[in-house]
Amino acid sequence: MSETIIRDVKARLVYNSRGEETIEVDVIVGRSLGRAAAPAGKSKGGKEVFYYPEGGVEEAVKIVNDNLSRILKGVDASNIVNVEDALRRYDESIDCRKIGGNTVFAISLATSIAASKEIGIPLYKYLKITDDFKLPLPLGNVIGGGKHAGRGAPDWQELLSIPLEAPNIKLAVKANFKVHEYTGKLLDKHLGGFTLGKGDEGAYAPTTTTEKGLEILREAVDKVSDELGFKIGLGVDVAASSLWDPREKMYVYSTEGRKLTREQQIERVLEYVDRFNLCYVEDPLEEDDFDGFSEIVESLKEKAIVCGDDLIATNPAILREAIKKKSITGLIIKPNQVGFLTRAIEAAEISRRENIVPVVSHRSGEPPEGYLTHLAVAWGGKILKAGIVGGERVAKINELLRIGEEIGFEKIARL
Ligand code: 2PG
Ligand code: MG
Repeated sequence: MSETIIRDVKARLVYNSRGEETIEVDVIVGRSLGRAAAPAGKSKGGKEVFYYPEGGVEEAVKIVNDNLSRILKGVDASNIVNVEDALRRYDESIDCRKIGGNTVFAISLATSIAASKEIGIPLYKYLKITDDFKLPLPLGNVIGGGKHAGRGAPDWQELLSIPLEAPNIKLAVKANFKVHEYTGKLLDKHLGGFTLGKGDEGAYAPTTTTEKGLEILREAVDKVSDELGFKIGLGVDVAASSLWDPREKMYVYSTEGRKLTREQQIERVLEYVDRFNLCYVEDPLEEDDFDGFSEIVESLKEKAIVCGDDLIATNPAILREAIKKKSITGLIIKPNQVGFLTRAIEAAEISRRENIVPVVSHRSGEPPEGYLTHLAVAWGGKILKAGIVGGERVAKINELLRIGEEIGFEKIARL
């Protein structure tokens, strides 16, 4: 028997960074323990798989402990495909409705961690699809709004910083922390009385408009850029499905107190890209508007990456459609949107082949560990979207520094 045989699998209920129940799984491979919990989204896309079976986390835990554990014991974990094939045979649905995508994710990740430990290699090597390891550029949420923040915060969900031309990962990481810190000072100066409150991902959640937030972030990014001597970019996640009212067919801006038609929304996005020199725009339109995305890609040309999150939901089949329609130039990869790591890997492979920038991403509700960074390096992610402050975000950022120690701090991805 190979040393990479699964000996035991056990699940339990724990909590994520938002205080929501989530599933955690322990897997023993040979003599090594792998432990992983699943994240959860709040601005969740309609095309994501079911996170849990009917009955929620408790039911998922029961299914693992009563049934899946028995099925998985004895499976060779030297390749994650074996493990996920066994799970697929148990739940043949495409949307993971029987066992839940988060259950699959936690089992697969825990198995990968255990197997990599047992083999004696880092996780990013166990799950690799490339040998040319690069450190992804950290994309960090500085000012938050939308569903991640309270009433009165910016309507767009995330105003982001990305250290585009940092010479090495140490300075890249430092840049985002500095931008975050300086933005806090500017918010205090410009918005008297702001409590420095934070949203779900550790980003400031001020009571102000997207426009004012972008003005402030532009100032912070420019100052830190000058100080550190390299270009830092500004990006946004509009998370436009959260604004979209399908009955009225309007984008509803609650903080601004206005509604935009689809055409006005496109105009607004293009205007802000120019005015604030945005280099990254995620989900500028609601999740079914492939043609609208294509229009934006066509208008922006090389100016900014147009990234699909809810539009694709990490689904390889939808990704192929979007590529055909030229709807995106970047892809958010969130493994728990599809449950299976192998499907996320397929999406990553397609995007690499088709020159779509792979952006490996956290969720707004995260477990406190840093494994996501290994997935990003393993899958050739050019960007790691993992927030800036907050323990569960910093864990991912610190992992960039640790992997940098192994492969070289200057081995940084370029867009
Ligand atoms: C997003 C994410 C993470 P959520 O929209 O990109 O920032 O949010 O996890 O709530 O879907
Ligand atoms: Mg998003």
